[in-house]
Amino acid sequence: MSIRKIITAALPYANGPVHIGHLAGVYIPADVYARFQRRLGKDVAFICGSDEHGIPITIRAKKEGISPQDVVDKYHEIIKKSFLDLGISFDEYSRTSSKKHYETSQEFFKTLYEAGKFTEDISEQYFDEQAHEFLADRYIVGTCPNCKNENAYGDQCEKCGSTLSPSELINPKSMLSGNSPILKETKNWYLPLNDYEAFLQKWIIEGHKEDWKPNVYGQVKSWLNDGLKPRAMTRDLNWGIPVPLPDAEGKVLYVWFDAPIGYISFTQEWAEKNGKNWRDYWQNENSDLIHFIGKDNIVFHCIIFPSMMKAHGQYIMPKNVPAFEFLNLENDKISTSRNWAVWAHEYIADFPGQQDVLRYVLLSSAPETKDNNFTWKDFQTKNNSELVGIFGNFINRVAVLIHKYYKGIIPQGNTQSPELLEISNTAKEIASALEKFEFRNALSSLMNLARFGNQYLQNEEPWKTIKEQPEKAAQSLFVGAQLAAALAQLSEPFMPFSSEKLLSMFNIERMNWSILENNSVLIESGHRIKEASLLFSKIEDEVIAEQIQKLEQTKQNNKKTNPNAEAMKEEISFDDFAKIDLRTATILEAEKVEKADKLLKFKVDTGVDIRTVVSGVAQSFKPEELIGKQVMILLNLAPRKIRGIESQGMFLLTTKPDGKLSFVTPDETVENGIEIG
Ligand code: B3M
Ligand code: ZN
Repeated sequence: MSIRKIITAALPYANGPVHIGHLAGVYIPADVYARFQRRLGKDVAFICGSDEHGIPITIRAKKEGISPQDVVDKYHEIIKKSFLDLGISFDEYSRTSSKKHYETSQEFFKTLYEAGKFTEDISEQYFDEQAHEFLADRYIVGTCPNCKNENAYGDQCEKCGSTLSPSELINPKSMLSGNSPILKETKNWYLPLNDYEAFLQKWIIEGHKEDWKPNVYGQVKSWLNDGLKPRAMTRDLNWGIPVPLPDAEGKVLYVWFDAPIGYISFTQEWAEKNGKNWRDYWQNENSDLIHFIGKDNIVFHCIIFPSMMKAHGQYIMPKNVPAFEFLNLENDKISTSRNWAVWAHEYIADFPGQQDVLRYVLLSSAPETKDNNFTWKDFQTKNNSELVGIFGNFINRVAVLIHKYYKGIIPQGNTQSPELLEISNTAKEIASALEKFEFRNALSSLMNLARFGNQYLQNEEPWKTIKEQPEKAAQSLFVGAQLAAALAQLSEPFMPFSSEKLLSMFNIERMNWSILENNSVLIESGHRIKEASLLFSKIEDEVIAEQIQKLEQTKQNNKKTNPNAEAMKEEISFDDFAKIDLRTATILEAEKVEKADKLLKFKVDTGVDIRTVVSGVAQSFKPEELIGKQVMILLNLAPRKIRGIESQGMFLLTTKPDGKLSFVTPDETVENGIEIG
């Protein structure tokens, strides 16, 4: 087994914040694994950073009406902070716009180029003559040849789900200018993936059938069965890393060429700061490379990036690529564009100090082998009955009783008690599960130890034996203390914040995992512990209802045909409506209100009487143009004094797109005082 571990987590696109799907499917498992490897005493480099190139960034920029640079600057900070807040213990979190990354990826490209690893190919691509740009597939819209949807993209029709290429679209249009694009020849550099088929076959299909996850292995196998084709490693785009060749004006590296190289450049940045040699991790057989990713990234990490590294010649291959399936939210697909997500930064704001609860719940429903589901109800149950009811409860009983009976000093006990074997067994179980990337099993082993502890105290009842059999009570709490100390130690990869609190509460230092696997006594008799403090607290129904309400709001917003429309107000009864007295009326006089540039004062004939109304329409109309106009008035509104004038009613008005007001009027003139309803 290698001493070094280079652990990577997929670089999140800096085009939006991270949500629970990202966390459950990549970052939290990767962090558990990295923390565990550190506890094994491995030399770990846990590397990640923002992916700042590619079409997802430019699309977001267009949507938000800001520049791509503004997009990545904004989201890089938000994402980085969320990871930090959630205790994701990256050794380096950088970004693909860093200088080092430009150098490293351009150098990588040049090495392959000079070694003749690329083929050059001229192809015809859509070009927008007005915008003077080649168009990425996502920037071309047209009619889908399959379902006739008129808004299909150049790579996919979102209506019927079919994969497309731009040339298949009927009547293609550029999203940049709206014009029909022309086909124009362009040269690009391709990596002939077909040349690496035999290598991939031997390395993965023959070599990793047993230890790679079936979903990963199966996907690679099916790609290889279909046969690989050369793939362009450059793009005609103006956002990305320039292709470092003299005849490559206006071309950038394909985002999937530069992004995985980010793992290498960020390791270099980290190594420089920490007096390490990055090659020890990337170019040395005594190092394990592990990529944590979501299932949509399998081909890039198992086929394309390995082929790039093979072409380069000096890199080790990944030892494993544990790819996760997807997490759904309340039985619906998580979606950034529909805002159907629980965002990490919002969770942190809504549940301060409760990072471990999210870590625990997401790990316990991590989409390891199939898509899984997150619900707020389940979140509440797992917190209240498992973290509070079992884990926290056990720890609290042990600590409180030790203070109560022994003034906070661990009592004498038999170090050979059979119950203590649970500790080393659990440590071994967790280790074996984590080595197999079975995070849910690892977490349930941890929770089972807490369950065991609770049951043990329940059976022993030291609160009863303390009077008649003090030695038995001491023994029970000696064992209880060992189990609690074990939970403090073993929970660290999963719930680092709580582990930290527990270590401090029991006044002990963090231990290496091998000690936990081989010892039963983790805290000596005579050792003094600190005051008990609560680890987890109950989450009330109202808190959960608020989160569900937030999602309901999103659902309502997604139904809107006009995104600018305000959400519907609270429902009212017919009786409420019947109280409103709306009538037709005619404006008789109109004049400015002194020293109020928004107000006009009116005299109106309501059919019922002649009355005064003050209304804030002065910036939309001149007084004289309103005289004689028929309007609608809310007649029975309680009179209000506005600028010293009593206003006896309110006109019905609406707002035009330019922000100016407009009167709601009947479409034909009618008598005054006619009821509206
Ligand atoms: N940014 C894609 C994604 O977020 C991509 C991962 C890059 S890993 C080198 O799905
Ligand atoms: Zn279609």
